Amino acid sequence: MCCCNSIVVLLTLVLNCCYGYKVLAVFPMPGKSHSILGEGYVRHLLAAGHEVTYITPFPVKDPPSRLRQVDISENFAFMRNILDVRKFMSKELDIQNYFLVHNVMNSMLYDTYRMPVIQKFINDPKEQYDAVVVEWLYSELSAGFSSVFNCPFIWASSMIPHTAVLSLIDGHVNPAYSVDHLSRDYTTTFWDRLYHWYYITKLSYQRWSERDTYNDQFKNVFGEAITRRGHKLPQFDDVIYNGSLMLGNSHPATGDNVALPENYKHIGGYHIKDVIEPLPKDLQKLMDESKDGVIYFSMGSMLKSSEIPDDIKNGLLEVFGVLKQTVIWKLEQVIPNVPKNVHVVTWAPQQSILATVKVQGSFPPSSKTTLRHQVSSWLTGWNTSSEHKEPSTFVPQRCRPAGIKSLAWIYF
Ligand SMILES: *[C@@H]1O[C@H](CO)[C@@H](O)[C@H](O)[C@H]1NC(C)=O
Ligand SMILES: CC(=O)N[C@H]1CO[C@H](CO)[C@@H](O)[C@@H]1O
Repeated sequence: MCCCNSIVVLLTLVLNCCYGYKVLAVFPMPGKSHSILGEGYVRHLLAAGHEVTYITPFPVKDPPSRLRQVDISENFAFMRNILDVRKFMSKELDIQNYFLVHNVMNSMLYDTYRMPVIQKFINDPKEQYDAVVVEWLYSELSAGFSSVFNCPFIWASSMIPHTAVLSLIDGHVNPAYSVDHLSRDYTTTFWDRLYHWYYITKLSYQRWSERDTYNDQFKNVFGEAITRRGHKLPQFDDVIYNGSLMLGNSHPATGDNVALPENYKHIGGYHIKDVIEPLPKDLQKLMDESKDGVIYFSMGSMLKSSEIPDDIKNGLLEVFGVLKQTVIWKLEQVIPNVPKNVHVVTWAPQQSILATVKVQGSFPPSSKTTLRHQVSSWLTGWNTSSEHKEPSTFVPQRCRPAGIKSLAWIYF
């Protein structure tokens, strides 16, 4: 019997060794919401028994034994001063312009991957992986990790399937039947469709005309590591179309019906933890004491609410002040003249708050197109609140730069 038991134990050990893959997860965006998406992958991969190395600017505290992390938080410096609310409001930065976002992201990634910590990592011959998961961030540069480790790669897309990502694994969407994910108006007039067609054509042209630049960047970042490992340096244009699978933070119920290839999978909601952590004591007390319920207001983490001009902040305080509910506002600063029912917190455990019965409404950050179009993309808010069945109001963030001025009551 004893012998039998040992065999079972041994077999289990052997099977465990055989089934676990070594996976590299690359989520380099220095933005908290993206790190929540990255951690979702890490959590599921670890739970499935794999060994994970996680490249992130937000290392997880007390990582479990099968998780190794490469801390790239130095790359915050590359995004500083770019995502400034004031720049959106003054239209100085139009983040609905794909090509502009592409340039910002591509140079952020290029600078990040040239950092000594990444160069040391990819040039270390001891690093070997069976698969890499890379987040698509308006640039394809991250696909280069698959050439270094000579393994298949999986795209992680943070939003609904749209032409820029689908064209990497399949074809472009048909502009006659779809709306661009960055569209301001979300309408399907002839001009909108014509514009979508123009954007798709421009995107294809850009990828083709800039291919030498991208290839040079790829060589500068990954070339040495690839050749050192004895692999032939591929053309970057071949690498970006070589993704094996694309997992999207999307759900068919909240997006458009676009034709999808077999290797695109909707996984919207995967980042929500099965067990929601309890609220910190002070927030719990606040909730318990709010007999009229609680409204949660957050602009997310990419945009700092503290950068919202003072007159608008004061206007918001005035509006919140007349409500009978308690308002929890996630803001990164202490502000004067806060009405009694408003509680400003610098950080909020969003999922725990939304999971609390007292919450009567929430304002997660989102783009205007969100509700009908890219709900599950921006980013953690919507699915969280839909999960917990709160009515939500979305504040335009990624559409009209002046959107913040008009708190749009889109849905209740
Ligand atoms: C494409 O991926 C496969 C592994 O999935 C790999 O063997 C091949 O070298 C890759 N080709 C390019 C051009 O990256
Ligand atoms: C609309 C949407 O994306 N809903 C998803 C939210 O997350 C859960 C998992 O926790 C999914 O099952 C839902 O499909």
